Formats: sequence, structure tokens, C-alpha cells
Amino acid sequence: MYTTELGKPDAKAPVAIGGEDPALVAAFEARVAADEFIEPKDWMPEAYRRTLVRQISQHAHSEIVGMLPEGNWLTRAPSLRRKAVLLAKVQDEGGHGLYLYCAAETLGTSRDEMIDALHSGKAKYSTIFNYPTLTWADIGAIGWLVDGAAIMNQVPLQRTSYGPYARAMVRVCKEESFHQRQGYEIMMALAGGTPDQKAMAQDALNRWWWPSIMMFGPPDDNSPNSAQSMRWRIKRDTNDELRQKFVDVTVPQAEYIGLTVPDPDLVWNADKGGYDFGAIDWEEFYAVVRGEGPVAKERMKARRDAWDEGAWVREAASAYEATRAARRAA
Ligand code: FAQ
Repeated sequence: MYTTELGKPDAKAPVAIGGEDPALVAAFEARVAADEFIEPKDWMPEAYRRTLVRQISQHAHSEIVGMLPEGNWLTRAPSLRRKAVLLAKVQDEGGHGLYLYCAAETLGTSRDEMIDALHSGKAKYSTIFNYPTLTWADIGAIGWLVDGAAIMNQVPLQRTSYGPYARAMVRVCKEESFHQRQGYEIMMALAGGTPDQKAMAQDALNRWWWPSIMMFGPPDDNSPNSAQSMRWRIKRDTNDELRQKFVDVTVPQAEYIGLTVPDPDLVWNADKGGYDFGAIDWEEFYAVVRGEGPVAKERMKARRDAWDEGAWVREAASAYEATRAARRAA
């Protein structure tokens, strides 16, 4: 369970830099302001390091937990082609988790510490993965909406100020782009299919729309980390800015395939050049963040079981590496 009182700064939130050599701080801030990448061996404020470990490790956990909703459909994909594509996508998500854990490790935190934090419930992962995948159309909706939202958030992260995180994002974004298209293509096939198939696609959109726009995080006026993260150029856009971009791009995609976004208040606003949309149920968002999502317990159980059942693989890999090292030494 998450005990953080969200919406208010807490002990983990970035703090004003204090007790650090002002010359080092000034040099660091100048480099960030000049859009230079900060690299693992460079000096950095402790609060910057902590913020990055928090965000990158949570991002990694999201990728790994995010394999579960789609993994559940690998045996039920409707054709061999769909199965092969989905398998490749789920494997990509595992890869993203690995690049991200590696990026976080360069900040001096171990993989074991991060995994412990996930399994003990101390670390967060994206709210979106606590919703169930009830039909095949949900797999289309995840690719289209969830990967679509992930791309919107991650393209700017290719220019985040920490070098290893930015570089990891380059490949991740290329792969997410394929994921988004495969999801949209599933939705397009269903929406253009029989009335039952179209209804299935619409139902998936109805259930995934609001959780997808919640993925971008709390509104800017209730986002305790945003101001500092923007100053340090960890985040390049605010939660609300990215959410708006996502809505603006996705609504025409829904219209193009004849589906209806489940928001009666959605209306084009010519003055702002974007859509106005209805009120987000933030109570639901915070409940899911607290670990009360519809399938949160199943997701954590699946992760812990996978870790326990995979112990023999980790032991075998370590034993193999020890043997190779001994052979090399001899
Ligand atoms: N879920 O002050 P802010 C994917 C927490 S990858 C849970 O605004 P921040 C690929 C937040 O951690 C999806 N918790 O925080 C894929 C903070 O609590 P803390 C993941 C959330 O960090 C697709 C508190 O609320 N992407 O989908 C959420 O400045 C398909 C206050 O929030 C990333 O992680 C949430 N949705 O902004 C895989 C991208 N939102 O930590 C498989 C990188 C907020 O202080 C299948 N991360 N919180 O205790 C980010 O860009 C940022 O961390 C945000 C949050 C934007 C997520």
C-alpha cells in the first residue's frame, strides 16, 4: 500500500538544494540551462539524483508490470500473426524495463533495491496497469491509447537532462511507435468488422479512455514534483500539457475509425486550438495510486511469483558466469 499523501510535498519530493557547495551547484545549473547532458560521473545535487532514481525506477517498474495485461492474451490472440506481433511487443516492454533499470543503476542504486521497493509496495508503477484486459479489443486499446500516451510522455524525455535516461528513450520511443500502430491497427480491424466486433472496440475505448488520460499524472496545480523537475529539465512538459496534446492527437484517430470518445463534454476549442474535455475523476486516480486499482493485487502477486519462480534462472546465470570467470582466470 502507498502511504504517501499525494498532492502534498513529502520526504521523497525534491527539496531546495542546501548544504552543497554553491560553486558546484551553480556549475551544475549552468550546464542544465545550456542543455548539456549530465552524465553518471558528473557531480549532481543529491535531490536531482533522488528525483531521477524515483522517476526512472518507477518508469522501469511500469514497463515490467505493463507486460502483464497483454501477456495474459498471448495464448488467446486470434491468429498466428497477431500472436507473433503481440509476443514481440511484450518482449519489447521487458527490454524497456531493462534499459531503464540500467539507467537507474548508473545513479548508484542497485537492481535488487529497486525490485525490493516494487515488491514491498514502496515504489509506484503506472496506474494504467491496474485495469483488467477483458476482451481482445483491450489489446488494441492498450497499444493505441496506452502506448500512444507513453510516446507523448517519452518523446520529450529523449531530451531529458540525464544522459543515460535520454539515450534509453531513443530506442524506447521507436519501439513504442510500432506498438501504437499495432494497437490502432487492431482497433481499425475491429471497428471495420461485424457489429459485434465494432461494439467490442467501442467498449474497450469506453473503459480505457479515462485511465489513459489519467496516466499523465495529477493536474499541474497538484503535481508536487513538476516545478523542480521542469527546472532541472528532467521533465520538458507539464502533465497537463502532455495530456492536452494526447487528447488533440487521439480524438481524430477515434473519429477516423468510427468510434466515439466517451466524453460528452469533449468539444473543439478554436481559440486554444485544442479540445476542451470533461472533468477527470481524480478520486479514482488517487485510489489506484494508493494500490486500490481493480486488479492491483493480481498484478503484484504475478510480479512476486515471477520473481520467486525465476530464482533458479538468476542462480544458474550467476553460477555460469562464475565458472566462465574462473576459466578466464585460469
Ligand atoms: N501512476 O508530482 P507528480 C508505458 C505519482 S510506461 C502512478 O506529477 P512526476 C509503456 C508520482 O509518481 C508508463 N503514480 O510526479 C507501456 C508522484 O508520486 P511520488 C509509465 C503516478 O514524477 C505501454 C505523485 O503521483 N511512464 O506505459 C502517476 O513529476 C504499454 C505526484 O505526481 C513513465 O513512468 C501514474 N500515472 O510526474 C508498457 C514515464 N502519475 O513518486 C506496457 C516517466 C503520477 O512522488 C504496455 N515518468 N504519479 O511518490 C514521468 O514522466 C513522471 O514520473 C510522471 C509523473 C508524469 C508519470
